[in-house]
This record gives sequence, structure tokens and C-alpha cells, in this order.
Amino acid sequence: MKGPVQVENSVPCTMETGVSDRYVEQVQRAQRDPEAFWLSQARRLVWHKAPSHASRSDFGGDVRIAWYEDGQLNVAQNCLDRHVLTQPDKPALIWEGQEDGQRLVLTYRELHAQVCRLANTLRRLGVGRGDRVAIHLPMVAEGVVSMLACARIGAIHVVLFGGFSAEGLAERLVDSGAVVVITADVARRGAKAIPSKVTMDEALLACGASSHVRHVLVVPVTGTDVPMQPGRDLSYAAEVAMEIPDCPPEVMDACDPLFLMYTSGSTGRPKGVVHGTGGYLVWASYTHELVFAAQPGDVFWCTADTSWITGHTYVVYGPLCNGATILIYEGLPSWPQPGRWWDVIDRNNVSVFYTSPTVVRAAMREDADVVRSRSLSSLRVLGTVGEPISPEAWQWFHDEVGKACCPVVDTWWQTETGGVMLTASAGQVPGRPGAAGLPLPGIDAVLVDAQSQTVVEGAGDGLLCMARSWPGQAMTLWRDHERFRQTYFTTCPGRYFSGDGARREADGYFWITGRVDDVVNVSGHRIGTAEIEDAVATDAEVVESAAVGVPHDLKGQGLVVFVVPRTEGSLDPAAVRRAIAEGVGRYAVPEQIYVVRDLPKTRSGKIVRRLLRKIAAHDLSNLGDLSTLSDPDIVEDIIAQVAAQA
Ligand code: 6R9
Repeated sequence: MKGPVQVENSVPCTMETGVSDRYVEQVQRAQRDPEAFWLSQARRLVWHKAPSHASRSDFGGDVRIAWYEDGQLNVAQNCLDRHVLTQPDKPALIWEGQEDGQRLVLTYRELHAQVCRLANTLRRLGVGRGDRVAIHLPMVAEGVVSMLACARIGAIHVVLFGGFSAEGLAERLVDSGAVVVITADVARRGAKAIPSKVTMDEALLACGASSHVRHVLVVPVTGTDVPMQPGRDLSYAAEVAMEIPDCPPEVMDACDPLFLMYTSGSTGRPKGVVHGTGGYLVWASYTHELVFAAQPGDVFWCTADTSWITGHTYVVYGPLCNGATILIYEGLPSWPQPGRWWDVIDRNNVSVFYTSPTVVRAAMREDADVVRSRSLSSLRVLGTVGEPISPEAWQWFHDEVGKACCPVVDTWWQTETGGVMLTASAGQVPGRPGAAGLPLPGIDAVLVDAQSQTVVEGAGDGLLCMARSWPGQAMTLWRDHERFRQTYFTTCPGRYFSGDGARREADGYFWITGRVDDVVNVSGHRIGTAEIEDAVATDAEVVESAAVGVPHDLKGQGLVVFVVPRTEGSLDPAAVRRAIAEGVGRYAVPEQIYVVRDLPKTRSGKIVRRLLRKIAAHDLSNLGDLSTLSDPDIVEDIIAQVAAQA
């Protein structure tokens, strides 16, 4: 591992007693002189031109996020070339397919060669610095290769989730202005075949004249024949085969965008979160090393899809920048049989396993023998991300998967933060079941009282904000800096507001209490309720609708939608489901749809979501004073409706 941060040697047991001295010392050092601290962290990268200063960020005025501004570097060079020099034959990437026996190992030299061939292909197709390339692939090696190939030539990648509908894809293709798309013929998901190319064709058709896409590269994931549009569509395999395995990296400025990541907020349109080059990579490397106590021999398995920020920072950029071996697995946890992922761990000697609470909850429900019949002795550190993990699930993960000998790090962070912000760093900060942990050294997390706007000191709760910028912070929203300022810097002026509420214990441990905006977290997928409502509104029979989140045993949260029809009896809930599947994607289809006469509203016309959330969760206690509603009777009607469908 490069860089000044040395982490304690192996972490043999989870009986740590307190926060390590070296952690406390780092927190103090970062607090005393943040500029010097972050400048020293920049040394973990190789720079074409080393930066002379760290942050020039400002949370006031128009808001400016700028890290290592005068530095120059290339991300792919940091993730590949420097390791090719020192450890060319070390496995960089292990891929396992979901069919038995499918396995591929790429050494650093081989991964570098593949990246260069694709980078040359993209350049030949006219892609240059700052151009956007959309990547729409399942968990195959080509996904990682594509991201790094973009980074190598300074193109901005936009990785799109395989579960998006054609319309969802089209919206993001148009907004990003992508010029090339890399997709698969067909993706596998357990027994299902996902028609990636056909969906992409529909998306491009839907873009119409607003599309900037000149070429579609098709990766033969299953080898299925798919329609190819002459001139536009090209075979990935044939194109890369024409190129040489060497490609000079583009020298990028530290504040050039590296990628866009679309995420949901409380308003309808998905936001294109823009991450920069130098700051983001420092953050990916720093957090990967510190949080997971990374070691050179690690086989690091982050189970996140690469279309999620977690897949960017901890499948690709953090571990590869630090020279680790990454594992990617194509399939589901329990297909074709329960315990499939445990076999992947045993077969590949995975040492760090980073997954979501949803996966842990599902595994807990399986027969105890499933996990107990596996060795799992290669594991050293376990982690979760995406949603709160309950103390029970934490304990099960710790005891059954970690055999009570691996620290469990619950990591709180967001698309906008680029990497982990609050956690129990392995071997340095003891884990506490259910709590997110402590801010990383250099992170100035504060709780702000929503009413008084004052900072809560010591134990208490409030809106989770950051008082100072950090290297991984998103720079802006794609072509909408004003929306960036409004979304994150106006709720608590002068601070970054995360959208989450949190509680802090007297000793500094944070507990996340959940989103305070209209975002629902279904199995770690961030879904804006406004996005759902926009999709529902495309049905001509719908007057209006309200989507809310309810507690869900397996998924953490589930979605419930209340819909008001134009005329009584005119609306089929199946049509509403279809509208959501088509407008957003199948992953966002709600658990329940209630067709109701009207929605509860204030006299000023605001939908009272708090009421709908309680009714949908069958919690009829403390409904509050209903007399302030424009039509108080509607609440009884909705309650009756929900009871009738229960
Ligand atoms: C990395 C990622 C961010 C939102 C975030 C919060 C929730 C993430 C969490 C967590 C409790 C954790 N969240 N990690 N809540 N404990 N460890 O998930 O990014 O998809 O942008 O979601 O997810 O509500 O605000 P993203």
C-alpha cells in the first residue's frame, strides 16, 4: 500500500476495547491543519503534476467544490500502470459467472492491456476528453474495463443500471449527452434473461432527435444474436481485437469530471451527480485503506452493482488504486442454490466482504446449515452499506459469517460523498451493532437542529450535515449547478446537508435515523417518490398520486402508492404498476397500490405524507389533529380502504 496511512496489521479478533490511538491521532492531525492533512493524503497517488494545495472549496455564495485544483493526473494510470510496474502478474480482477465453472482471472498486466485496447477503440470512434460514454452492462469484467478505458482517455462515464426501463435509460442518455453506449447482448439474472440490447434500442428510439449516441458497442455476454443497426452498432469483441494493448493516458486536471452518477432526490428528475478526478481518487484510496484495514494480499469483494456509487468506489477505484485484487460475481446470492455467495468466498479466498443489509437479512432467513456448512475462514473484515443494519442482522453477520472473528463495519455514505464518511473502521474503531460509527479523520460531521438552525453539541439528534468539504465530495450536478446549491446548501446554510437525520451518543457514535426528504430506500435503491408519482401521472385515468415508504422486513423499506382516479372504478391498479415499470423500472414497482377517492391535504393543498406513511404502515396511533385538513373525512375512507385490502 502506498501513502502515509499505515493501518494496524491483521485484525484477529473483534474484541477491541476502544478507539485506537493512531485513529485519534489522525483525527486530531486532520482537525489541526486540514490543508496539510489532505495535501499529505494526495501523496498516495501518482501525479503528472503534484498539487500545490488541497481544498479551494467554499460552501457559501454560489458554492464551489474544488480539490487539488492545480494537480494533474490520470485515474487509469493510478489504478493500473503503476501496479504493472511493480506487480504485473498479480491478479487484479477475478470474475465468476453464475454458471458453474465460469471463471476469469486478469492480472494487472492483462487488465491494463484490455483497458488500453478499448481506450484506443473509443478514441478511434471519436471519443475524446469530456465526452460522455454510457455503460449499461451486468457484472462482467468488461464493465470495469469500460470505466477505466473512459478514465484513460478523459471521457466521462455514466454507468446505467440494468434494471432501468427504456424510458429511464432514455432520460439519462439525453441528459448526459452520451455519444457512445456500451451494452450487453443479454444479461443473466438467475433464471431470467434480461434483454439489454433490445431495451437499449428502445431507449435510443425514445430519445429520438435528442440522442447524441453515434455508436453502440455490444459485449457478447451470452452470445445471443441481437439486432444490430449497421453503421451504429458494433461488436465490442471485434473492435477491441483491432487495437494494440497500449494507449497513452490523457493528462487530466484534478477538477475535470471523472464520471456522472444519476441518483434520486426529492424532486422528479434524476440528478447527474458529478465527481471529479483528483479528489475523488484520493478519497476512494484513503477510505478503502482505512475503513477495511486494507492489506496487499486482500481479495476484496464488494457485491454492489457497478451502476451504483458503491460499485464505482469499492468495486473499481479504491481497491485498484491501492493495488488489491478485486472480485466480481455475476449472479444472485442464492441462485441456483442457497449459499452460492458463501461458495464464491471460499473458492476465491475472499478476505474482505462488503455487502448490503438486504443481503444479510435474506441470508439470515435461510436454514442455519447453509452458512454453517461453509468454511468462510479466509474472511478478515465484513462491511455493509446502503441502509441501516439492525442490531440483530449485525450480530448475525458478525457471528455466523464472520465466525465472531471479523470486525463488521457499517458504513454510512452517499452518492454525493464519493466514499465512506461515518463508520467503525476495522481494527481501529470498535463496531457497535446498529450504529454507523464515527466520522473518518478529516470529516467534520455536525447535527443541526431543524427548527433553530443551531448545531447540536454532544448527545442529541438533528439533520446530518458536513461543516467542511472533503476530497470525495461531488463537485456539482450535471449542467445544473444552481440545483446543486439549492439541494444541498440551503437547508442548513453554509453546510452540506445530507438529507438524512441522525442521533449522536455522548461518546460520538452516530446512529442514522433515515431520510428526512421524500426518498425511499428499497433494498438500498434510492427511489424518489416524485419519480414514481411522475410515472403514475402518465396514466390518463390518474388525477394524482402519492408514493410513500413503509417498513419492510426484507427490503428495509417498501413502496406504497395511493392513487386518485378520474372517475370511480375507472382505474386498474395493474395499469398503475405497468406505468411505474415502464417509466422507472421494475425494481420500483410498489408493494401495494390503493385507489382512493382523494388524498389528505392541508388547506394550502399540500399532501400530508406523514399521515399516508402511518396509514400505509397500519400504524393508526397519534394521527394528530385532522381538523386542519381540507377534508378531514378522507382519512377515515383511506383507513377503511387499506384495511379492506390487508
Ligand atoms: C452509498 C449509498 C445514500 C442514502 C443515505 C442514507 C442511506 C447509506 C447507510 C444508509 C443507514 C448506512 N444509507 N448507507 N443509512 N446506514 N450505513 O448508499 O449511496 O445510493 O446515494 O444512498 O442511503 O439514507 O442518504 P446512495
